[in-house]
Amino acid sequence: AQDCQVANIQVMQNFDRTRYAGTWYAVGKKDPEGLFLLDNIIAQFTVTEDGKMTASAKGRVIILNNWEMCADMMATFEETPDPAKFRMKYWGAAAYLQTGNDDHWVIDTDYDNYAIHYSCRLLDTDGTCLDSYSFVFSRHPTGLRPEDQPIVTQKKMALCLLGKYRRVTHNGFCENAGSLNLQ
Ligand code: AZE
Repeated sequence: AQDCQVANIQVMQNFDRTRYAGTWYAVGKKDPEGLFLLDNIIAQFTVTEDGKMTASAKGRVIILNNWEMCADMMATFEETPDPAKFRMKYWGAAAYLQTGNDDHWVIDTDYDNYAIHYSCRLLDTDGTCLDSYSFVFSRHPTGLRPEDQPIVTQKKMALCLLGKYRRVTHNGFCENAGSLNLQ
């Protein structure tokens, strides 16, 4: 999809949600417009008994101008004809957190080390994306393995988002048993 048409973006072939399950650390992100997760973003994907994918995620946010907290989010995924493309319905454990319904596309993953996620929130009239967000996930909180970096760079390019990602810091902000979690 070097033409940047959202409809031409290649996603993961034969996506296997069972292999995708478990903990993923966001190590890179491209932000959408508006309020978003800042850092310390950890997602946990689960496949329920009936085969449906669900997830929870935590991440540091700043809301109400200057209130820093750990957002505790939950999500369910609605399937589409493409097994790697989902609609994600999400909400916060606390009512003042964000709720939403976003695309959730798995662009590429080796299941054991890295995954690239993409979501277009707003399609432009020319078929490109006006407002997107994307995560680079790793199974390792320390980051990507050197051998996975060229693959991820290639996928960022295919998403027309090369150079738009920021590194995601992990310093345990959302792991401290809720002591800093002002919910
Ligand atoms: C994702 C992993 C799967 C579960 C969820 C994810 C996204 C969460 C958000 C949360 C935003 C919260 C805000 C709170 C003030 C893709 C990381 C739910 C986008 C802005």
